[in-house]
Amino acid sequence: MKKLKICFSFLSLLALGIGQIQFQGYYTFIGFVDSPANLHGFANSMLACSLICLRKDDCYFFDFCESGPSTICYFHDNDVANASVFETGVCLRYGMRKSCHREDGGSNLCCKNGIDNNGWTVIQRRVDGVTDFYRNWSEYENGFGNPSADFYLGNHCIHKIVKKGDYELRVDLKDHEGNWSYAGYRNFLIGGAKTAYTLDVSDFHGNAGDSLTYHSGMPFSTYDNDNDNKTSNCAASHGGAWWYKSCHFSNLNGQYGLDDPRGIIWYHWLGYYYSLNQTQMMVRKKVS
Ligand SMILES: [Ca+2]
Repeated sequence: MKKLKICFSFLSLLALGIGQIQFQGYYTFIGFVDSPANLHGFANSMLACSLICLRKDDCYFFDFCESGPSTICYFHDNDVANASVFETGVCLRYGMRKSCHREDGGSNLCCKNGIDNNGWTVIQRRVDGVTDFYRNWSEYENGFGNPSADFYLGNHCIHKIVKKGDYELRVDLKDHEGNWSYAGYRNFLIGGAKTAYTLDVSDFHGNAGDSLTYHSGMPFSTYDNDNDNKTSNCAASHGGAWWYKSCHFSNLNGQYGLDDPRGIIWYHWLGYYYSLNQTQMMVRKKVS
């Protein structure tokens, strides 16, 4: 299977002229793609599946299945609950990281990874402290980091993904002893650039405590763009970037390993003096 995957990636590079391509996990195909090639030259191949998936706005991963002489692609949208056709045991599953908003002329590629976490799209992750999260407005707008480790997807793209208002948020948190907790919000939206990416979040559930609803209604703030309610600059004084109010109950873009309010804080779980070991923020379309 590994051989197939390598072959697939090479063909993809040739066919699509992809500027950047990388792999995460065993079956995952990830690339930044803005010029799908002509489909008709490829039949019954994983590449054909991938090209079709790229062209379908609602395709985020697919199963490539071989059964005797025939091969079939099953396409899936971002909600894994709709992926019921995957059951033959002879399929390889590929997640596509694709440009989803080409109206920006290709300069702003908003990408979803449809294979992680049961249909969730990860928008923020902290795992090892390697990536510096004390960054400016432009970097938080456009995203940074390594999608397979620490990263922030970027406010521009998060807005593009959730702007229709039918998305929910899940925040997973891990302490240094290996314990996990989570906070879910059945409604999650952030406004566009004109609102300074104002947060709209509600309907909490979970076992971590609700440390985010407090921030609902606030615009985003970075050290060079102070939109909080304090006379001081919350982003600068708390070492992060967030929907600060005056100032926070959560600070997931704070300083890794710093056990005070400048750290990676989820107040209602472990307080202001415990910087979390790992965090992950994910969104997905609501399951009706
Ligand atoms: Ca301020």
